[in-house]
Amino acid sequence: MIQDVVWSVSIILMGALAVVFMWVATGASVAIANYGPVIDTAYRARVWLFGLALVVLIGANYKTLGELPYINTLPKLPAAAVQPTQVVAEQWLWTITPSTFKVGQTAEFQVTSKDVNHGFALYDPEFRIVAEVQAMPGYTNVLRYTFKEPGTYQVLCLEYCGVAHHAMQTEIKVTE
Ligand SMILES: [Cu+2]
Repeated sequence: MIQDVVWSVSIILMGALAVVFMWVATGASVAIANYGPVIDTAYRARVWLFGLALVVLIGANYKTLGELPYINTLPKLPAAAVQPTQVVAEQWLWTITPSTFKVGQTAEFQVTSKDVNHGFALYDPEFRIVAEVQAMPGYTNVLRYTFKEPGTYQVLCLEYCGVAHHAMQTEIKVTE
C-alpha cells in the first residue's frame, strides 16, 4: 500500500523534473542560434544525449522501483537451508531469537523496530562489519547472512536513535 504511494509520488516528481528540463532546453535553443553552426551542432548533440539519458533513467527507475520491497526478489531457498531469526530493535536494546548459530548456517534476519528507526549492523569476531540493514517500525526487512567463522559476533546500532544509542549492543555466538 505505502509502496504504491511512494511509487506514484516518485513518478509525479520525476515527471515534473522532466517538464522543467524540457522547458529549459526549449528556451536554450533560442540563445544557441547566435553562436554559429559548430556550437549549434554540439548543443543539438547534447540535447539528444540528454533525451537518451532521460529515457534510460526513467526506464531503469521503472524497472527497479517496481520491484520494491526487495524481499520479493530474494532467491527462494529450501526452508531447511535458512534459520529464520527474529530481530526486534527498541530504545535501546536488541532482541534476537535465536542468538546462537553454527558455522555454515544461514540466518535469515527478519528485522523490525518497536519505536524509531535503528540500524542493524552485524560485526564478525575481528569486528569487521559483515551485514547491515535498517530496523524500521511497521516494516520487516529481511537480511541473510551465512556465518563463516566461529566466535562472538557483535550487533551494534548504526542509526542514531536517542541518548543511549551508543550502548545499543548485543552478541551472537557462533560455534563450530
Ligand atoms: Cu541507534
